Amino acid sequence: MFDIELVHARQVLDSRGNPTVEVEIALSSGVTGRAAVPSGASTGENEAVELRDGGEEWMGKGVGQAVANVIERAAPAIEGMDARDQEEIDSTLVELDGTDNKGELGANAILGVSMAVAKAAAEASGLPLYRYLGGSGAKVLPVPMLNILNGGKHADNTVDFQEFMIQPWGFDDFGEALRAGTEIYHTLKKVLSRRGMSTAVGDEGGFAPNLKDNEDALKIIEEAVGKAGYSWGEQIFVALDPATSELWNEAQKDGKTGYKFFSSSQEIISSDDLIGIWSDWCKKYPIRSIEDGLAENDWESWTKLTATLGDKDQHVGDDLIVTHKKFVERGVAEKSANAVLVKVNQIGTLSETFDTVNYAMRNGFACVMSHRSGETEDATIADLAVATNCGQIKTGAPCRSDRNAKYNQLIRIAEELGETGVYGASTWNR
Ligand code: 2PG
Ligand code: MG
Repeated sequence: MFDIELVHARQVLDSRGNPTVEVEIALSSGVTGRAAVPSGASTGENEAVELRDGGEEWMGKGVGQAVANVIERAAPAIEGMDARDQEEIDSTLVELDGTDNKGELGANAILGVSMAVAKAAAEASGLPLYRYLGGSGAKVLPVPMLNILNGGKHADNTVDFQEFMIQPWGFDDFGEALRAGTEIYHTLKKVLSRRGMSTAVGDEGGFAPNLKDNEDALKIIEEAVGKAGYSWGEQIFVALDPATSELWNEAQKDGKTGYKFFSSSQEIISSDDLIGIWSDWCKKYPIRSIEDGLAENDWESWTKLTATLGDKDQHVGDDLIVTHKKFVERGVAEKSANAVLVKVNQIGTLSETFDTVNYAMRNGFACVMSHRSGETEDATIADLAVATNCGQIKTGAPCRSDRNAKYNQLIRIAEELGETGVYGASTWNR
């Protein structure tokens, strides 16, 4: 009944109009599972390899080879296996690939199979995905990080930092928290249009206006929160993802070491200067979380950042940790962060994702389940957030169906859990 009978893949389009891999798996019972793979724009250099065809077609972004690798190589290796043996299937794929970075088959090929296997097995078990993967203890509805103002590589504006997010911590209930976040999003639109600013949106559905400076983003969001009738610093907190590896890379292109404000002043500042900005902003605004506040190779400064700002705030490693357990180990040893952004396609299989999350949580690191800037209607990460009880999810603005697919799936899960569901805010212990 659970035996994998057929593994098929195809190329579909993601939210940016780029090709991505979709995998469909049929079990002997006739039950199927389907999964589509996300894709990043501001990627860490140690991420697993996303195989792209290059050449002229699809602007070089075709995934024909990855699709062929699923059909011609992964399929024969796992057909006949029991879909419930996720670990065994994932390690079969990893061995078949044989590289450290999944560059042979492509992490996009491998992840598509890994997720489709889990979905088929859940379906055949008659269980929702979060319950199948997380067991009877899966019940924490994550606090969302709603990315309502975009900059950096996700938008064509004058804001250097990639994501200004709000986090509705001061609520008891996921639905109320999401309502607050959504009302603030709509209020922000009004605030921006009253100022004559653009309300066009970036890749993750957040607004992307041209602002006076980066700090102005926080002031405008503060105004929107107040106007929407919510309290700043009690109900609503800020989470930032300045994605500073990009600022670092831009400085390197000029032959310099430091962080370049490539969307605005073109100024290059030092790691210490950047730590100074974060510590100043944390005093002035209710910031609870800073992701990639420093670049992926600036490990020494990360230790300084954690020491300067303390453990009360969340310092999230995204490019720094790339969902690899070995980088969490380094982070724990060097106190370089205290949280991990979890992106399934950075590592490439569900089993390795769970290993990273378990190790991080056992060592006092928080975990934030995350989308990529290129997404599809696939909402697997919503289920993963609940399955791992990690307590936080980052999945963009409450706008665009690729983002709302995840919020809507969480609404369904919340309804299903009913009284037994716990809103993640009650799990915050810093
Ligand atoms: C990030 C992500 C998601 P991308 O930096 O955290 O918001 O962006 O997928 O482009 O890496
Ligand atoms: Mg990031």
